[in-house]
Amino acid sequence: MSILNILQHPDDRLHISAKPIKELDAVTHQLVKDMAETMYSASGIGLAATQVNVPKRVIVIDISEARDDLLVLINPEIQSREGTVVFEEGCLSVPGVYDRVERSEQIMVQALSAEGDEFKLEATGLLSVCIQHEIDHLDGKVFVEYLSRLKQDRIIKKLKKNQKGLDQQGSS
Ligand code: GNR
Ligand code: NI
Repeated sequence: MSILNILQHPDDRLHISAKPIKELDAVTHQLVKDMAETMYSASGIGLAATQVNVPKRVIVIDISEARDDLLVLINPEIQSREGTVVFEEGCLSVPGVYDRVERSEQIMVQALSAEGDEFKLEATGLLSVCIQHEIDHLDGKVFVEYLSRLKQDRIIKKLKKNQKGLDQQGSS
């Protein structure tokens, strides 16, 4: 098992459209394990493979309080949507930034499990928001792209400043 490096916005690799998994082999199983470990270690409720620089359609999610209810979605497809909801979102690739994003309130998702079994899931609330946020990552989209250009510019400035501070710390 290993904890993977999470790409930070802005990074061109966060805008790559991820490819479907064709065969659930040992490499994919290891990826799922490493992504879960990375998500838990970063205290996130979800992680898309895109964020760890693997452009494949793999997502891990755990919205449970106890952090013991892992959901794996491979090649997820949203089949239907209903309603809208506004949620305050954050992202492990955009640390320290939280803002409101409008999403579908309820979704029907089809995906493969880690074992390769096809399943359908009706999601509402935080789970629905999280699945949409993660599928956006697979499509090369980061949540801040829903915000105004002004906000996006401020966020990039702030993240670059934080990154500079970290680089200096590391080299001293
Ligand atoms: O940890 C996360 N929290 C979160 C909160 C509200 C909406 C979406 C999320 S996902 C995020 C982890 C992450 O960046 N996944 O891509
Ligand atoms: Ni994210």
